[in-house]
Amino acid sequence: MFFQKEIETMNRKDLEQLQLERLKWVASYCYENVKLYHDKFDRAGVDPYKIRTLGDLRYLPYTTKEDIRDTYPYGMFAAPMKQIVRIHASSGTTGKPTVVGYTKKDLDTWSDLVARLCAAAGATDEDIAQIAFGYGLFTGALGLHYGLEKLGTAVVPTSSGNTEKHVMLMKDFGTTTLISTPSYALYMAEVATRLGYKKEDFKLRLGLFGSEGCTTEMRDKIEEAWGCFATDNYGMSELMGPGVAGECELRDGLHFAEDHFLPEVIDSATGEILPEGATGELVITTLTKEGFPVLRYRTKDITRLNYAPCACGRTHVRMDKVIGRSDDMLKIRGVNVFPSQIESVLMTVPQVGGHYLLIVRRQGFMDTLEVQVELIDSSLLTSYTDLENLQKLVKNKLHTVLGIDVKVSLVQPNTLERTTGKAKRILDLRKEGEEKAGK
Ligand code: DLL
Repeated sequence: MFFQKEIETMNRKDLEQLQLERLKWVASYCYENVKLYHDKFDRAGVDPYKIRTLGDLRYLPYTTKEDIRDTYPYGMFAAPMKQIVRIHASSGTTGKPTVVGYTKKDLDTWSDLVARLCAAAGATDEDIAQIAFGYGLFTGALGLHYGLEKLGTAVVPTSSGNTEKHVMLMKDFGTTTLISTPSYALYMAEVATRLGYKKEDFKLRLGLFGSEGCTTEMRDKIEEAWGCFATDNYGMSELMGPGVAGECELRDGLHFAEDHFLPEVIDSATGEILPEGATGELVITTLTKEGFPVLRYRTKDITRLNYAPCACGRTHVRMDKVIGRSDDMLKIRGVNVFPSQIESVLMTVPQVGGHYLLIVRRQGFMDTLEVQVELIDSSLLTSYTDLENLQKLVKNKLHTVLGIDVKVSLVQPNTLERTTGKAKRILDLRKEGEEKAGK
């Protein structure tokens, strides 16, 4: 289903014309209203008034998370505070959060774009949607909230945490649509089972999952656990929040809202723009944002773009599911490994569950990886031979895909940490090792 059919199916020539007009606007708007951009343009000798083609985007300087941190809290707001009506921030594990602001028009666009992706995934005004993202500075909950309301869906703003209550309300309210991270959706299904519910007790038919990666294998597991159809949507607070891209019902890539965001894919290491279809770091320019516009923002997310129109009729570019973040890529004995590759393998082994932890250590000059994954049934622990065989099987499967040996530890069910938001799947002990080694 379409929310803004005319725009979503616009022919590419018209779309590119629209993008060009908007690119010219946003480049000069940033230059005139944000000191950081003004200085960067001047230093690079770039004149924002001279943009003639979309290809001229390549001359604009990149923006990074550090730029946002350096101008904390409001240094990159382009609209006067009088026009800012909402402030969000990303938590950030280290240091200060990154703070973003929205004008009324930004909020209106935001809810349109979220409504777009929800409709594309199959949500309608007949649905009852339970939002299990945390309400607060995080963009996930309020972003989905207003987008779904715009679509006419009944929103249940449960927020994250208190999983047992979530499950109860889901049953009692006849919730048809769940909004959460994929890992929390899986955890909620476990809690439902523990409380004695069966999936038939629920009316859940659709999951709109996002905010963290989810392989198709993990998606299968969640769909099986809930008996629902699951889709993936992508976004980040620096760009707006959710609403940047989302899957339609065909699930053949995430449709970008290309009338508002201009994507590029670059080589993370060199900063070079990669040709169409190549895998690399996603870089995004916002085309219409007033409160917090960003030019060529380095997302650190690794993906690929596909400009072919989708069979659903949408013409905007599609991005592949995110493989991982460039800063989450592990280098184990010279081989690059993304956690998602490991997830894909683990999820094909029926005896293990959906929760896993990757522990990286340094031994001498080498990095080593231990993959901890939960068994779904503790009775497997009673037979040493069965356990050893399973361990070997997982190890071999991982070796086939990754080309390296990793340590596999099969752990008791329900022992790895659950989170109600983004799962923490990497435990990096390298720093500790270095300290112990006196470095
Ligand atoms: O997670 C915004 C969001 C909320 C998107 C709800 C979708 C649904 P941040 O907290 O700023 O914003 O985190 C952004 O999360 O750079 C990706 O690394 C990751 N991420 C977000 N969506 C996906 C996804 C929100 N569908 C960061 N697949 C991004 C993989 C995702 N990673």
